[in-house]
This record gives sequence, structure tokens and C-alpha cells, in this order.
Amino acid sequence: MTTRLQTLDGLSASVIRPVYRRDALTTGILHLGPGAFFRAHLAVYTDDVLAKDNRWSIEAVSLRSTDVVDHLNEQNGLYTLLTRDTAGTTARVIGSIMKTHAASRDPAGLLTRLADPAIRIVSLTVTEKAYGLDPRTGGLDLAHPDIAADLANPTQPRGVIGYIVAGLVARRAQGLNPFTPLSCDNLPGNGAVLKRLTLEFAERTGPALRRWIEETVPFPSTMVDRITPASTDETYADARRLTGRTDRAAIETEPFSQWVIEDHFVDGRPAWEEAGALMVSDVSAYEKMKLRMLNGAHSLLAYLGFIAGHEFIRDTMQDAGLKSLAERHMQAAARTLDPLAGIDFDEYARALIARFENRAIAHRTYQIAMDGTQKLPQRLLQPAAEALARGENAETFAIAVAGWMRYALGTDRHGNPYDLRDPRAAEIAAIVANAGRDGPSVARALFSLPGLFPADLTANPTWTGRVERALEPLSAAQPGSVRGPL
Ligand code: CS2
Repeated sequence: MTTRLQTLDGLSASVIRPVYRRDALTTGILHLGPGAFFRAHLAVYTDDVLAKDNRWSIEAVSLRSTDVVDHLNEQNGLYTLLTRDTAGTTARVIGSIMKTHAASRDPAGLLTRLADPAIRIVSLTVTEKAYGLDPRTGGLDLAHPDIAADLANPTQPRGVIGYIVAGLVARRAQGLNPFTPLSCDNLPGNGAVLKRLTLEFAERTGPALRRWIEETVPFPSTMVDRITPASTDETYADARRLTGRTDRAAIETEPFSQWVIEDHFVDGRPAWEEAGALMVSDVSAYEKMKLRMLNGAHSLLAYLGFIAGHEFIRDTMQDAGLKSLAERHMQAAARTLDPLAGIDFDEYARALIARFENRAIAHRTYQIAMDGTQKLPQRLLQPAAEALARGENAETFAIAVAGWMRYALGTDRHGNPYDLRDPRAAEIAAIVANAGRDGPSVARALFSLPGLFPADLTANPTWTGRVERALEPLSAAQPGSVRGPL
């Protein structure tokens, strides 16, 4: 039995480690959602700046699960970041998380922390579905379980928006500065989305609160990018081998990392630019590029790859048909973007393909396929509608959507069922169960899923016909390939 990672003493010599004194840090950031992505991204940028400015250690809070915070807690917040490429794997121990908290066990504790003026930034990686965004209106989804519960009981919240508003209410009541909410989720205009949802929620508590938030709280948008597969036993084994310590919070990621941040904070921020972040006045063009080119192609490869039996994204890159489809998709996505100074979209696409090809990264198609109803709009449907409006055929978008529809049937090509892992899974299953088994019937049934497909798409029979045709090879007896005409 190796010793648990709990201090920086006795680590193998090759391990990169914090160069600052952890006991001299003070907390400046409260982070909601301490999953692998946050530990490969924001926590690392922050680790980089703590040597120069010790005011920004992180308190990581999980709203639902308890495992990650328990593992981190047993390790005094320390964990190993493995960076993998074909040349090998390097290990670095990150020290920026000083405290952890499970809100499901102690909700009042989280409210106290949100009211503490030492917390100047509340950052979020909670996934798209946690926001309570109604894609039809871009506003608050009153039927979202957390939103409904928190509006009924705003002093005892359980969801993201409820906690943020309750924290701001406490700050205002005490005459304190607000904190800066910092969304790091894959939503276009993530800061603006968070602002709108927060304001709509606050409005229901009282117009004065809404006004105060509107006037005093900045909601910077950010574009975040680092491919981070879920940890596996191999991650934990490699962390142990490289550090000499057992680490149940270890994560693995790729060498590439990007963070573009709208520079608008109410009470200071770490000098993240010194760790490589790009501070800008408007993030939207970067977000669109990343969501449409990287994430759009990721979703396309995840659905078609999963159906074809490819376990990892790197395997889809060995499939010449899928690889060229992904390349074509990136080109089509790029044509929906406005030019971005200093960025050549062809070069960006080539770099994305190389990242997807990284043989050292085992990123499951099934992981990316999750939560399709939350991901499709910004990744595939809005750009498809814009491509059509520009007179293009939006073919690769139709093929990607057909892939999602095939995936939504919930059985693999051998007829084995799998869990869809989508907040609308029950609705989808009911729709699919009542649809015919041929491609066009399935497509027509899923097009009617309320609120998902924009009318510009469903009212365009040429495009919906493309989706139906791409699904055509599908049949109850022989579910399988969803290759469109390439
Ligand atoms: C992926 C993203 O799971 C997914 O939906 O597309 O998590 C992707 O790996 C990251 O956005 C990369 O920055």
C-alpha cells in the first residue's frame, strides 16, 4: 500500500509541485462543480499564479455528489494532474484547492461562504443542464427542478442559480461588495446567460434586488478549452507510479489548454494572464469558434463513432470516413463564423484534428454523447440554421443530427440497450417508442421534441429531408451505420 497524497513531502523527484507555501494562502475563489474539467483548467491556472499572489486559493464546492470533495478532503486538497501525449505522461501536483465542501450535506455552510467578503469570485463548471436555461426563450426554465424548488424556497436553495441569488442577497443585506460569478461552461455567452437567469430569478424576489444585481454585478463570459476525459483506474495507477502516492482525485488531460476571459471583475482577480489566459473585452467570437468547430465536431464524432462501435475519439480518427466528415464539418462550421483577428480557422481546424488524434488521450465517445439535448442547440442547430440562411446545404450538420437521433434510440448496433444520460431521456424514450422504426419516422418524431429544434430548421423540408436520408440506413432489424451521402 502506498501512502496517500496528503503533503508535498516525499513525492518522486520528477513531479512538478507548488512553489508557494500553502499555509500562507487565503481563499479568494469559491468554485461550484469540482469535476475533472475544473481540476484540469481553472485550478491549474490559479496554481500558476499563487506563487506571486497568495490571495486566491480555491474553496471547491460540490452541489450534489460527495465523492470528489471527500477524496480531495482526505488529501488536503492536493491532487495529481497527468498530462498525456504520445511522448509520455508528466505528473504535476496542484495545490490551489485549500478547502472542499459538499453542499448536499451542509447547504447552510455554502450560504455562509457565499456571504463571506473574502470570496471575490464564484466560478462555475456545473455543465449545461444545471443552469435551468429554456432554449426556446434563452431565459429561465420555470419547470427545471432546481429552479422550481428554489423559487418556491429561495432561502434554502439547492441549485446553482438559487445559490448565487441567495449569496448576492446576503451580500446586499450586509452592505458588502458582490462577488463576480464566473461561468466556465460550454454555453455561448455563458456570462450573459448566467446574468439573464440570475436577473430573472432575482426579479421574482423583488425588483430592487434585480436592479442592484444589474447595476453592481459583472458576469464575465469565458471560453474554456482543454480535453479532459473522465478519470479511470489507469489514471489512478499512473498517478501512483509517477508520484509515489495513492491519489483518488487524480485526473488526466491533454497538453493543450486555452482560456479566454472577458476582463470585468467587481473586486479583483488573479493575474491569470500570467498563466497564459487571454484577457479580452469580448469573448463571443472565441466561444462561437470553439463551440461550433471543436464541440460541434466532437458531438458529430461522438454519436457516429459510438454507433459505429468506436470507444474513443482517437479511434474515430482512424476511420477515414469519419475523419474526413469531421474535417468537412469544421470547415462548414468555420463558414458560419465572423473573422477573428489573429486566428486562421483552417489552422485551428488542423490543430483540433491533431488533438482528437492524440493516441495518449482516451476520451470516450459515450462521455461526449451525454446530454445531447443540452448540447445540440449551440453546437449544431444554431450554426446549421445560419448556414442554411447563407444559402449553404448544411449537410454535415444534418448528418450529425441524424447521428444524435440514431443514438437517441438507446440500443447499440448489436441491439444492447444503453443509458442515454440526458435530462430529457424519458421524454425521448416515449417519443421513440411511439415512432415507426424507419429513419424518416424517427426523424419526424424527434423533430417534434418541444423546444429543441429551431423552426428555421424544421420548416426547411430540404434540410429535414437530409436528416431523414442520413438516418435511412437505420431499421429495426439492422440498426447501424448512419453515413450520409459523403
Ligand atoms: C466535450 C467537451 O464532453 C463534451 O461534450 O465536447 O467536454 C470538450 O472536451 C471540451 O469542451 C474541450 O474543451
